[in-house]
Amino acid sequence: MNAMQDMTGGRELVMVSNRLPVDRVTNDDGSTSWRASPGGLVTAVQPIVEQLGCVWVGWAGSADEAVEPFELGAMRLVPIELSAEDIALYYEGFSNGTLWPLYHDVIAQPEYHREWWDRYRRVNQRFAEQVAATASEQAIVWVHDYQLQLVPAMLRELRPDLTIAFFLHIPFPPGRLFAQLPWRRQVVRGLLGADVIGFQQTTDAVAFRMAVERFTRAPALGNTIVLPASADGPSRTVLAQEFPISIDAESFAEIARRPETRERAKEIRADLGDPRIVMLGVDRLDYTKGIRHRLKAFNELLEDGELDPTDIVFVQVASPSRERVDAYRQLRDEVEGTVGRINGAHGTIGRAPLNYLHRGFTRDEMVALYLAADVLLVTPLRDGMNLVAKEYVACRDDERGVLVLSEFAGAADELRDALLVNPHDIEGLKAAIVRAAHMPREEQRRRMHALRRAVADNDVAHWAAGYLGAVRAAAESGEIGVGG
Ligand code: ADQ
Repeated sequence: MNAMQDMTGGRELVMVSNRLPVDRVTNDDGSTSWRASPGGLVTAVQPIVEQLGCVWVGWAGSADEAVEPFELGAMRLVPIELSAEDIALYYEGFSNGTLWPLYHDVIAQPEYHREWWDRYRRVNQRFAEQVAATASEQAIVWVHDYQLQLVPAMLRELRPDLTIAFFLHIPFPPGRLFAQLPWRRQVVRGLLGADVIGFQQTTDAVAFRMAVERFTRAPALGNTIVLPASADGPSRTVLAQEFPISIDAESFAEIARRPETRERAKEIRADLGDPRIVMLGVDRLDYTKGIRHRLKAFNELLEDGELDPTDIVFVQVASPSRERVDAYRQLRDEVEGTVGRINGAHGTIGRAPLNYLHRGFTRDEMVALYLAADVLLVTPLRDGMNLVAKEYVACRDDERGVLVLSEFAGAADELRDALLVNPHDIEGLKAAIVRAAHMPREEQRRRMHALRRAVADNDVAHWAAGYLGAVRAAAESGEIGVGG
């Protein structure tokens, strides 16, 4: 048994997430196949899955299509069929129109609709039933994220033999915001079906434990919630704790060291006109990521003459996201309008200060972009963690480059040596950008050195060992309970 297998004690691992971690691609000969899809969740758990192997239950990505289970690498994928109406009500509605804005500090107004909730409940039940039918005896089931918060309790009812883990990739909201949710008790009870609930930050875990005390009256002793015996079963405990997620730092560093990646980074800079400073932003096109604030700051700096459009280029990569949800369509229109205005006002023939790319890139190309960038701007208004910040740091073994990081990203807890900013404070953001653009080499080196140590000390293996270690302990304490 290798170290990773040891983490599950040889039990089968079943991952559950809204989307399967794969996209369908059409090959040159017209046939279709599957490949791993980009995104925060996949980036983080891929190395674990590759080593452990797993069953993965989730939606395959197109409406009203039944896809048979299939194998890909070390994974057996079990698709769940969702109808167009399920997607509109459960996914675009309750998940992304209610929970996403509520859990991100109500940056956008959450909408509360009973038919969205009703469908959320029903789709969660279908996920639970599929997992119950798929998981082997005593398996460890790891449920991911806000779309599936009711699955743990539903699954426990169907399969009490399983060990159930839940991980929330986004923030858990503070008390007064969570209290807005008309179904707050049901959500808390749904999550408490798990044995271990993982959060990104201490503040998330604390907010959750307070919600439990308020809405269920179950007391918390440190990180552990004690559920009293009830008609549903005997007394048991739930661990609700922070496990800050990370990346496979070495795999990014390895790509960054390749001569062809370094060559590609040079080529990118040359294609941008070899400016003195290349700034980079990489985000899903989401209103939580603070792209509008960032563009506003950049524009004002050009207007004030504090940045010179002939010696700086800002590359903004914005991955397409949730394009059928109104707030996202509106955001895209606004961002693209602003990009046009900035380039119209400050560009010259053959030279635009803003390079906007609305599409996905391969991992190799992302690493080349990180190497090409003197400054990375990560300025979300709220973010569970933000892996882009960690990826940039992992790639910079030359100890150059400056990370400007929002204090509202979970990553700010660990990456204290970044230039930390409050993205709502446009003057403060502008000052940090100017400081980053002029930071002396020695200060860059000192900061990047400390940042790299922080990422290396808590890479994805460390995260997985902590989280799965807690899950394994829960599984074993359950066995003792059953046996004794
Ligand atoms: P996301 O909101 O998706 O994740 P993030 O953590 O930054 O945000 O992860 C994005 C991932 O997608 C990164 O690995 C990045 O390299 C990749 N990516 C982004 N744009 C890309 C593009 N155009 N082409 C290719 N790859 C691209 C959610 C939460 C975060 C949390 C993660 C993991 O919102 O707060 O950090 O889950 O828990």
